[in-house]
Amino acid sequence: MKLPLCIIAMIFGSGSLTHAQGTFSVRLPGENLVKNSSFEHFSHTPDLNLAPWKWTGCLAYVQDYDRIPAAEGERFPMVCGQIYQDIVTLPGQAYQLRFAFGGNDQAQQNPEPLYVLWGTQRVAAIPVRGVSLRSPEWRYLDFQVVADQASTRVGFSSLPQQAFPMVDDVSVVAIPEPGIFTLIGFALISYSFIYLANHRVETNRRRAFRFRSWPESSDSYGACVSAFPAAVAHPNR
Ligand SMILES: [Ca+2]
Repeated sequence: MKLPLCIIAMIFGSGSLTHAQGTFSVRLPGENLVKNSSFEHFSHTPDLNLAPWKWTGCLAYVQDYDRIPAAEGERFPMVCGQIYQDIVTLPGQAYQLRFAFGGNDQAQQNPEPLYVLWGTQRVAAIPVRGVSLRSPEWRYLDFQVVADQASTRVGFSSLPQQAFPMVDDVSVVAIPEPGIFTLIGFALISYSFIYLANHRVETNRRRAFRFRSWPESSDSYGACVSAFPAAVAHPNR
């Protein structure tokens, strides 16, 4: 079954989610605060370990030998429980939270959406539908969130009833404030447009004035016209 391109994000709570976008987003430039963001690094000490990610309840981990395409790299988890990590944030700073979402393992039950976690809140609940594991139909979703603590928990959950949604390539990047040089540049560009607009109005006004003035200065204009044929008729003068 083909997944809909439009994602419905249900917002829980308030204050931390300021904006949500759908597919085809672009990751902002800047440092990704999420570590092991593509879930490529793992160990089995003592259990499946995707540090600094932590998980509870259930986690299905797809590896390269499973021959299921990942959104990035060769590995990714199915969030049949909860997976999260704590990142260092600046209170009051806005961030772009972005990740690849691949639908739900169609062979599994799907009674829950994929919850997106930011801090203590569920900032979105993304409906999941079954897709073929051979073609997860990856697409990127992003959300604009604001931190209110120096440490923020970012994660995903399908608890309590569980589903098997696929996630990969998670990033949290600070959204830059407009710099002073950007503001100065914008002001200069605005001033230039205003100056050019005024200059064009003044130039048109002067042209209109000169056009109306030709009949009044017909003496000098006529003298120039009458002198030219004389020069042609008598080139040796
Ligand atoms: Ca990956």
